[in-house]
Amino acid sequence: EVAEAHGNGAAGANGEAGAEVFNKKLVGCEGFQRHNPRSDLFPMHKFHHIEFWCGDATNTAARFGYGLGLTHVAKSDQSTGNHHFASHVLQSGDLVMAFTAPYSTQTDKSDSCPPYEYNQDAAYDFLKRHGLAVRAFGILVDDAAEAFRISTSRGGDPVSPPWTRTDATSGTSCTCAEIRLYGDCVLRFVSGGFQGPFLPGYQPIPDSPQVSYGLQRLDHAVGNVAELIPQVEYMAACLGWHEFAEFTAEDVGTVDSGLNSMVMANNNEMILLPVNEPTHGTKRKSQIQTFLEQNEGPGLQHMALKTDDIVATMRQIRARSAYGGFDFMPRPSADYYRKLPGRIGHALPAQLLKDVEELGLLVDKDDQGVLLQIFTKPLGDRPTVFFEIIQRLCTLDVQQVQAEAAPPTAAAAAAALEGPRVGRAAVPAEVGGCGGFGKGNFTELFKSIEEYETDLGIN
Ligand code: TYF
Ligand code: FE
Repeated sequence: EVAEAHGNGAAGANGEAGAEVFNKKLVGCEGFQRHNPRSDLFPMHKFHHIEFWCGDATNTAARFGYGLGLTHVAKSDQSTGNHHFASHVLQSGDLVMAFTAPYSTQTDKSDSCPPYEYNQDAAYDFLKRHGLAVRAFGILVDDAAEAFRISTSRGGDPVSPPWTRTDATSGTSCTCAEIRLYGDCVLRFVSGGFQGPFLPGYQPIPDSPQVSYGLQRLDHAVGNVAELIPQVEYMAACLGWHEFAEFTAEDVGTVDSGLNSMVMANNNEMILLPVNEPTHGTKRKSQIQTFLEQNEGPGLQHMALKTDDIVATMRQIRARSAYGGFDFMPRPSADYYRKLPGRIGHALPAQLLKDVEELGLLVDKDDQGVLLQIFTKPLGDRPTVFFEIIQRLCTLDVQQVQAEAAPPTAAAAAAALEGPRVGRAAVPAEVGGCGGFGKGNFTELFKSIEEYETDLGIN
């Protein structure tokens, strides 16, 4: 019994797991000691999908698929008997994104069963408040019903109780359940051995052209909230997650863009959910405060999409920027690239350094590896949600890290064996978050965000 194994803390309070592992004071990145207490309250494996709620799923999915190089793998809409919403699912590697939009409030829905619990009023309220925004993170768990029972008994806010749906063709099924994550964004637990694309109730797209620009999976997904500590305490209490890294306004360098940030992680550190809060009292409004205003409340700020070859991936994405794809924040100064070899030492080969400058990438490193990153402009009309494209070059002795982390499953170990690495000898597995989150680039990045917000007249 999981609850007993972790002490019988009252719902929402600091159960023993949370209290032991969780340091509720920000100390900044220099003072922070990394430690993995493996305190998850139930098994959680990896990101399963993200779902955007939007006004028109057909057009939004088409634009994201073209811009990022994703294959259209599944749909649920009127053509498949769903009169509640239109939903399209895109995929590249393990990266899965769903786009869902409500149909007319007037149509007859009496004979139509949506693939999962769906409230049309909630969808219209969501759109009115947030515009294009992320509704759900799906994470893969062993048992979504148990995950829901345990997390809600520890203070998780229930949104949708478990529902199981079986696919008529394959006979396989899937269970989902949801708790609130932050704002109107939910954490969706997904379990079961469903064999088809996405979730039961969705149909595959026959003859869909296979597209990929090399994106592999979601690396981290960042939320913006008004107050950091209650949010991370919530995640520690109802999920058992631990703190993986943190940054304070001082680490960020430019006090104008004030923010504090904590990165929360599950046991295997493959699910990384940083959380930001604004700081106040600076000359300029925090970019996180700007988000909270433009998004009308807390929500998902950015998703980092991981590739194993950022040069190839970025050439493809940039080639489509002017044709309806995604655009990027202004590139760093020439001075940034002059200082780069000094900052990162001999970590990168000369050709990669040239490509990095050509594509306007940012580079940072920590004791475990090198991070290559670049940020898109906001994805939709509002200056709210955006993407980060990243590659992590892990250099650490992976055996040592794995000895401390949960023993990998055979499938995870096999999957980790593949995948090229640039600039270093191949390493046998992946270390979650190696190379960090780009602390060394905060000054450069936040300057460009500040300029962008000034140009929009919103800050
Ligand atoms: O995930 C991160 O922490 C980095 C840095 O508004 C970052 O990508 C933090 C805040 C922000 C943009 C990027
Ligand atoms: Fe990030």
